[in-house]
Amino acid sequence: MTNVIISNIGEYEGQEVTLRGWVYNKRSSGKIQFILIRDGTGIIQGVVFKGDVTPETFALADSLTQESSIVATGKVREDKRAPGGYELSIGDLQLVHRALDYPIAPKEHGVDFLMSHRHLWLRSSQQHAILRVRAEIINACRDYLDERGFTLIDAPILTPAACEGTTTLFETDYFGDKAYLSQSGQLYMEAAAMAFGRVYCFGPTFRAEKSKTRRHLMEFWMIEPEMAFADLDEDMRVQEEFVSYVVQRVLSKRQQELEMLQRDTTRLKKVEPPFPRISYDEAIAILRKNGVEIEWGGDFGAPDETILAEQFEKPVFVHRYPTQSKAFYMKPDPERPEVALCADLLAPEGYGEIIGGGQRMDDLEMLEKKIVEHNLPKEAYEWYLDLRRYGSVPHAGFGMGIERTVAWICGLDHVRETIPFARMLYRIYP
Ligand code: NSS
Repeated sequence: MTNVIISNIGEYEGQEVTLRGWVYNKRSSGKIQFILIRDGTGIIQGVVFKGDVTPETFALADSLTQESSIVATGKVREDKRAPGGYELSIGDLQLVHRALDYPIAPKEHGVDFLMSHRHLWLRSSQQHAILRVRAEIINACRDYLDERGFTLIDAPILTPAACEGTTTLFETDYFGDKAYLSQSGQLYMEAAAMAFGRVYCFGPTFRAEKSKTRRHLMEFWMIEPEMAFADLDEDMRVQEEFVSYVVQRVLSKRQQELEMLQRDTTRLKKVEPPFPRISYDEAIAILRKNGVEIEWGGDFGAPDETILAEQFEKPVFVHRYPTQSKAFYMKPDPERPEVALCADLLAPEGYGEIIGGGQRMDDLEMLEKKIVEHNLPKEAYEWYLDLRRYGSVPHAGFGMGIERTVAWICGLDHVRETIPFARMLYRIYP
């Protein structure tokens, strides 16, 4: 018998096939058993008629429990009313394993309970849809960059120095020395850009964020392109094309999943270049006009970002933040050194910052001074300084957080469901 998967079942209409999967749900009406079977690629209704099968098979169907694993053989029938458009008329059924008391019954559970059962929660249709969108986003990011001359260069996870400030470092012992889990692959991408021109890395990054928010994880995935001979303008141009490509690709290839998530895609459809650009100063003015009391100099909080993003239909760039509030590697604007040549991209509909990036400091002496000002150990950055000693060029890049992007595109109000196993403040189980 042909083993088939549910997503391809339409090709076997009228034929006898075998499906291997799990019981998603079940109901019966005396002589008929309806078994919803899922196999990871989709869900199909299997129907067992008492008159069509042996008494043993019917008894087995009757006794099946939620999430038991089964092998079902039967004829594929088109049925316009069935979800997916097809049904399986089951003739033979085998039990692989009987699940007992599956804890996630088809009813409402609290988020804490579900997070504690994340290893099982992944089987639900909603989580399935989110993680398929996530996979599509990652593929789209890679395709965009691969097709445009960026070389994938993997950054290390264990690092000797901080990239994004010393307060959120996860420290570990490295044979008697201190090592830190990477906060960002950026510094290594700068080295790679001087070797390859245009590069990117994609991997997990770690930050010991002591605040509990809807947007912060301790372990998150970031895609980080870096470009030699590029300035802030070029950086924003690449970002708006990149983000638009990713959104449009998900809209065209993951329509079913977005429907399952009941995502209203009206706003997503409008995500096309160019994106509006406002300076930090303009952002401050907008916030003040909206009644926010804010001093020039600080970073924006999530509510501020929401107000800013609400002024625009599309994602918006906020560029030229105060140099004092930003990372040591950012290049000050030569025309106005109190602001840096950096930009954050804020997603619409209240999702906030999804990208941080900008032009890097390419001058050796200024960078050395910054490292001292930021109280960073210079020895650990000697290799990074070398990039300014041997053929330094203007260069720029950015980092897009995958989880925040998934939350935005799927329309989720918390990042915890955007990653298979979230690492959050006070949660590292399962
Ligand atoms: O700190 S960032 O703004 N920028 C960097 O790390 C640069 N070194 C990237 C670069 O230029 N190569 O973080 C970038 C993005 C940010 O916009 C978020 O989308 C995401 O990374 N991010 C996070 N996502 C989830 N949880 C946490 N804690 C988090 N921190 C940043």
